[in-house]
Amino acid sequence: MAEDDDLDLNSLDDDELVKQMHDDLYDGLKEEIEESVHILLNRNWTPYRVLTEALVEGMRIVGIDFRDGILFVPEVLLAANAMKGGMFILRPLLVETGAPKLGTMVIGTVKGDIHDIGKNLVSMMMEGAGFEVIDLGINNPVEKYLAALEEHKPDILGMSALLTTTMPYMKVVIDTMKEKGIRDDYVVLVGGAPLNEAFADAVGADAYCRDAAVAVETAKGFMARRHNQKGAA
Ligand code: B1M
Repeated sequence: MAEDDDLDLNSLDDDELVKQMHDDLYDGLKEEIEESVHILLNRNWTPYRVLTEALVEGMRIVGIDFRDGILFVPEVLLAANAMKGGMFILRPLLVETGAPKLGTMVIGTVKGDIHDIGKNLVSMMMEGAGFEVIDLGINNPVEKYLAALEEHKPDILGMSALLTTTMPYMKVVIDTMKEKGIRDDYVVLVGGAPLNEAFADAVGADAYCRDAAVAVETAKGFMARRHNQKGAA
């Protein structure tokens, strides 16, 4: 680490800097991540490119070593904190695109699950695309989703789960919506690393979103269809 203390991040070319960011994310170095994000933006990288190539890719590498027992929860928490530092800088840039308002989404991570980085990314990208987003945070029981639907009357309900043990909870939420006769009032989109399309079908969601960009495109598609249906009625 000592040699890194003197490293002038500005002196690195883009490829070297992105590689360094992957290392810094791995080491949970929030200030270095923040500085590097600024450097890339000053070099005219788009916020989305910084997000995907530097931050998300760095977190993917962290995930592999977490899985393999090389990194543990405290280190991964530091990495997550560094990632959030970078996202905090990018957020206003991704959100202020001046896009016309397309609709409203309530989103939250399901009960038992405290992973929120992916959900936060989805929220940011959806806001950037013109959606109003009500973010319920983590560890949401069905009652919290239902209360938010009642209060905000969104077009879309988004649910996130990162654990194989928590993803079945999405079905609890959707089944409860069916019992209350409100399932078809909303487009239900689900996402999270362990999910797939078959799972989304099985729990009765409208679509699985592989990543934040797909979430935006999927949401836009459903909104366009809704408007067409309303127009035809
Ligand atoms: Co967690 N964790 N974790 N963890 N963690 C995973 C998920 C894991 C795959 C790691 C591994 O083993 N390789 C593994 C799950 C295994 C499994 O279930 N099969 C795991 C485990 C086991 C655990 C604990 C149980 C560990 C323990 O305590 N022993 C524990 C559980 C805590 C709990 O939730 N109850 C735990 C804890 C943690 C930390 C707190 C340390 C930290 C979370 C910090 C935070 O989020 N604030 C953490 C992290 C960071 C991870 C990894 C390394 C990274 C997750 C992440 O942020 N990815 C993760 C490994 C991995 O996923 N490969 C792991 C970056 C993010 C941009 O991607 O979240 O996939 P992702 O989101 C994407 C898409 O999935 C999609 O779009 C996003 C953006 O493109 N998407 C949506 C996500 N949500 C969406 C919602 C939508 C649409 C799209 O709605 C419309």
